[in-house]
Amino acid sequence: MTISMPPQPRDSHPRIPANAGADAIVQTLKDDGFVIIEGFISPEQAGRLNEEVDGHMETHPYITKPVGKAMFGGLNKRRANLPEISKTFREDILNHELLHAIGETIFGPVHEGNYWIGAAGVLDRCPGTGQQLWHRDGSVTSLHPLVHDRAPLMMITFLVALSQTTKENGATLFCPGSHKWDIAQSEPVSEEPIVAELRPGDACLLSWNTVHAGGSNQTAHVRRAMALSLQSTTMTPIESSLIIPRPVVESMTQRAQRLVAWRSAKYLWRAHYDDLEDHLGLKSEQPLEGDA
Ligand SMILES: O=C(O)CCC(=O)C(=O)O
Ligand SMILES: [Fe+2]
Repeated sequence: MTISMPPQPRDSHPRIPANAGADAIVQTLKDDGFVIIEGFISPEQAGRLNEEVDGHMETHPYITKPVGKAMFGGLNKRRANLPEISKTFREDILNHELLHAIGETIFGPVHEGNYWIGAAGVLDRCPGTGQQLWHRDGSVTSLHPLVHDRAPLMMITFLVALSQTTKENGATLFCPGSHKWDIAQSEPVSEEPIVAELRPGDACLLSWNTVHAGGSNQTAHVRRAMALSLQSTTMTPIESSLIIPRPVVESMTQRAQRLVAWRSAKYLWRAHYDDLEDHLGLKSEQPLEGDA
């Protein structure tokens, strides 16, 4: 997939440049339920991610199970477990300073900085797909409805544009302020949803409580995004990273290994009262055969 640099997208939601820093970004997230971060990754990084996943997406099947088709809106491809297939994801995204600064700001005070990835995938909303069902990402865990209005933020999602994203090609729709709604209200009622139009590399960051949905794609082109959730290590990851081959894990930094749960979290995910990485004798930053 090639990226052309298009004109500035148009919506009314405040956008924050990535260099505004984690505090300003997290404050807007907490106030509004979501925030658009301009230039979260560079167009060059978005281009590399695309190149690394293009072949996988070409052969990847559409979602065909009825429940998935109903949930996602029909013509969708979703390739999960990105650390397995993308060097740029393992090296750039998992070591992204702003991502970690946001993680520390949100999870640091409550969970002593113990956070890891919930899921990391590429989502192709293909031509003709309908709108996704309105949902909150927290609903993947049965804990969420019990604690949504009392617990600290336990999960956040970055939706990173890997293609130019417009209302017409399926930009995500957000209900502003819905992170403070009653849990029973899970669809927009009075206020118009906000359409998050993005340039490649821009991201939407949302709370596990925010009601949103991928839009319908009425164009002839695929709308591609990377969805990456970060969550407290007190919650089980959605995707298991045990499937990543050990040499690939050992090529990663320690910080990246922690995000894919190949290292212990404080008091959790240990082996014989030992840190998992010590028990395994896990190495880090080793050269990976076949890597340039
Ligand atoms: O594709 C999108 O725009 C949103 C995807 C999403 O919200 C999800 O899969 O949870
Ligand atoms: Fe979602």
